[in-house]
Amino acid sequence: MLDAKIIVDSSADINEGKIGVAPLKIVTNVKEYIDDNDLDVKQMTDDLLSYNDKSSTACPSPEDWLSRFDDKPYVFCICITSGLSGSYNSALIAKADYEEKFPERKVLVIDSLSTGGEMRLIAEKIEELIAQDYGFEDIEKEIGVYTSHTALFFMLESMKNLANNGRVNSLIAKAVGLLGIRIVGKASDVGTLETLKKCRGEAKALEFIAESMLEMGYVGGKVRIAHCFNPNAAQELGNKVLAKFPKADVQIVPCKALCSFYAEPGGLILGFEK
Ligand code: X90
Repeated sequence: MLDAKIIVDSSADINEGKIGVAPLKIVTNVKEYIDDNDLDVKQMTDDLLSYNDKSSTACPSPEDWLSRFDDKPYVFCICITSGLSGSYNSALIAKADYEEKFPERKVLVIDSLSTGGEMRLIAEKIEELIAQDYGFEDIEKEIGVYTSHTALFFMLESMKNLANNGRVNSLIAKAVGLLGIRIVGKASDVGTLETLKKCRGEAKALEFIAESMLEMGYVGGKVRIAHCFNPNAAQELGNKVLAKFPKADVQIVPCKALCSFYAEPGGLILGFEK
């Protein structure tokens, strides 16, 4: 079995453990929040609600990636879309350093063109392939194929932080601020936010997501939902999936800090196999 380390950045909503997690940061004029296992995301969210000045985020440094390589001969880094973050670039620098120092070691840096649950699916797939004794190059090939069968949807109540940080067009963001409106969208093919529909109310938004999943070719595969302080909506969506596909593997987790910052309270992000 390949002696390998898998590392994601914290936008994957995975707590650091066997899988390494390179933290992003949320930065205000008064404080810097590091998106690691020790951070109290509820506290950060409350702080931000009562803070009205500029807030931004920062991607992991090359060192944040490198320090998690653990001297392994094979390393897999899974990054939030390069279309919205420098995380992928940092990981590439870490790879270049590591491979220069240890020419016999190999690092694969994957631009997920996505975030959240879709990154988790990629990490799980790599774990599976390693357990099945796949070699490094074959894993790279398999992941290329796998990611053409995964997708990411989101439901947002506010796009304020996305707009303030230049990650979406501010015209789109304005429409969401209206009371009761939820924006449903997906990760586009080039790894940017693509809005699909403005829905009136959460129930309609969840209904639309469930329908859109079927349209995109969901047939009962894995679903990985992350919610920003909205476990009920996550559960309701999970139930809709299970009502159609009782054997589906659906998992729900809370967003870590990076996704909480951008998805904002009420938001959902879900990765699934199609
Ligand atoms: O490098 C950085 O500072 C991080 C910037 C991240 C910006 C976007 C994060 C979005 C997270 C929102 C819904 C999902 C959108 C997925 C589009 C690919 C969550």
